[in-house]
Amino acid sequence: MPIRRRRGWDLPAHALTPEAAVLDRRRVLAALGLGAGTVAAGAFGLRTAFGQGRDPIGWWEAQVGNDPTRDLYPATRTGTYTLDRPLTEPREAITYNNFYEFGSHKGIWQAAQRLPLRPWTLTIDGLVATPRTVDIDELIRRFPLEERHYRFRCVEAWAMAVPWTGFPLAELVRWAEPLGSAKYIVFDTFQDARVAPGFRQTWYPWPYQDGLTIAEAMNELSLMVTGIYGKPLPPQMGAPLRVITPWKYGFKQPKSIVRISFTDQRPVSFWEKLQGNEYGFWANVNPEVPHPRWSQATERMLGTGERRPTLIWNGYGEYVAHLYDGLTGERLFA
Ligand SMILES: Nc1nc2c(c(=O)[nH]1)N[C@H]1C(S)=C(S)[C@@H](COP(=O)(O)O)O[C@H]1N2
Ligand SMILES: [Mo]
Repeated sequence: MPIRRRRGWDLPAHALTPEAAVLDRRRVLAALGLGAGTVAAGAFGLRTAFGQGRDPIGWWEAQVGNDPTRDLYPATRTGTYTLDRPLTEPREAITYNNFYEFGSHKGIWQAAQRLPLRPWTLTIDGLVATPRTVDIDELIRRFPLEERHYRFRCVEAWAMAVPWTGFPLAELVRWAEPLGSAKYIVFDTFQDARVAPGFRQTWYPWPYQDGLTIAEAMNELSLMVTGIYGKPLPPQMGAPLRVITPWKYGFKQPKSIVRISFTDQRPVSFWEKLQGNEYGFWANVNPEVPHPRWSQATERMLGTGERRPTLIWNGYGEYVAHLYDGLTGERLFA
């Protein structure tokens, strides 16, 4: 593993140069002009969105118009999960992203419009009764969708509060019928170098991958997410399927998932492979355990820039703290 000199996700907001935005735009146009089948035909919404320019909401609306599951939105809100802060403005959440497949900076939303959202399948394999591959629309219609308002915290200390739409990961685990020997669940992101330029950066250990213990996956907070703000997810936020575990740092929550595997080996995630001293398996939010290079005591809300004190377990201790009873000697917070 070569030593990385550039730490992409540490880039400050001012590093989002106009050049980067223009480049991404050109790539989208190039994809359309060449008529590359996988891109132009696959990414529904791309043609209709053509001409929307730089309006992220316009691009999203065009995509939603073509989404085969749009009739499922908005889903009914589960009132149990309440917030201590206002919801983040949609425009802020959908234009400030970490999605390294599309670039090592926050301004990847336009580049991500190239992700073909259909056809899309999810493979479930490893230590399960019957490995299988399911069509994403069949999967989304199998489990009733609900809306939950959750806090979200990136390890870089930015945060947001958003209404996710999805279904409990526990339901999917039950449906997958893991064998008694399964101890961990692992999520793999799509990997197609024709779609996303990041795969050419071969020093990254693609695909983006992360995992949970089965107990964490079965926790009621763990959500398979298909939508946000009452609409199907935009590609830059991990469409058509991502996982959300709100008491953990954001990097534990892969986007655009194509495979879920059950295993008896603790997985070593994308960021742990790159920098194991900074990013470990558990990565639970804790204001008192600093990142080796910065404090985690406070967080910055997207949009407003408000500074708030970081909450232990990101405020979800009543649901999850018990999962870690007796786990002495484990690095639970990094
Ligand atoms: N496939 C994939 N999933 C990913 C990432 C990524 O680079 N690729 N970044 C992670 C990180 S570090 C964060 S903070 C969140 C960001 O989610 P958002 O951009 O939708 O807010 O996605 C996580 N999931
Ligand atoms: Mo993150």
